[in-house]
Amino acid sequence: MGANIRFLHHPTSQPCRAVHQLMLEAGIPFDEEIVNLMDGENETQSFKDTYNPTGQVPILVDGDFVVWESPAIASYLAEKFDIADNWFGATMQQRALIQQYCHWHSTTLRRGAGAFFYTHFAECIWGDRDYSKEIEKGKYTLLESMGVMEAWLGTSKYLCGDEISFADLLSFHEFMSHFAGKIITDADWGKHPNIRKWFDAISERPHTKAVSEMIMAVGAMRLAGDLIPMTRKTSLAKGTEITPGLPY
Ligand SMILES: N[C@@H](CCC(=O)N[C@@H](CS)C(=O)NCC(=O)O)C(=O)O
Repeated sequence: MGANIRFLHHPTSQPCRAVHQLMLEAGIPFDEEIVNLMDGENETQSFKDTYNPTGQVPILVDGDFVVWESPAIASYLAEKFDIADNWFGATMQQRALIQQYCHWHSTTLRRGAGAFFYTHFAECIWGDRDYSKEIEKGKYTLLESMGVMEAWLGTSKYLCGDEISFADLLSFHEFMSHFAGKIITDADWGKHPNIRKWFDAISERPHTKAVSEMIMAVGAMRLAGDLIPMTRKTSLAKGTEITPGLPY
C-alpha cells in the first residue's frame, strides 16, 4: 500500500463503478480496497465510525481526509488531479449542468435501482418472498426517469453536452445493472432509442467492460437461477423498500 488515495468500493455497486471508471479513464492512481458488502462488512460500527456513518460505499480516503457520495468523490478527484475538463466541466455553466444531473439522479434514476435489487439480490438475502410491490415501484421510477432522459439525450450526444462527463458514468452504471439483470425489456429499450444509442456508445469505451465484469457475472448467475452467496440480512438498496422499517 503506497501513498495513493484509497478507493473503498464493491464492483456490484453502481455509484462505485461510476467513480472507478472515472479514475481509470482519467488515469488517476489509486489503491483499491473491496468492502465485503455481501457479508455486511460495511455495516459494522467500526466501519461506520472510521469511514461513513451511513455504511455505504463508495468512499475515498486521501490521507486523513475521507469523503463519500459518488459525485462529491468525483468532484474532489477532478480538482485534485486536474483531470480533463470534459469530466467535470470547463465552464461555470458546464459544471452547473453536471451538478444538475447528479442532483436529479439521486432521487430519480438511482431509486429505480430497487428494481434490480428486489429482482435479483433480495432472494439471496431473505429467501423466496413476494417482492413484487418493490419491483413494481422500482420499475415505475426507472421508466419515469427514462422518459426524462430520452428527451434530454435527444438534444445532445451526452447528458451534459457533446462530450462525456461524470454525469454519464453515474447514469450509465445504473443502466448497466439493469442490462446485466435484464430489468429493462426489449420493448422498453425500443421506446427509448436515444438512451439505447448512448448506452451502446459508453459500453464500447475501453474501461467499461472491466469495471462491469462482476455485475455481468451476477446478472448471469441470477438469470440462470443461481443464488449469490450472502450472509447479510439487510438491504443493499436502502430507501427503495415500500414499507420503511421492514427487514426487506
Ligand atoms: N448516494 C450514494 C449511494 C451509495 C450507495 O447506495 N451505496 C450502496 C451500494 S450501491 C451501499 O453501499 N449499500 C450498502 C448498504 O447500504 O449497506 C452515492 O452516490 O455514493
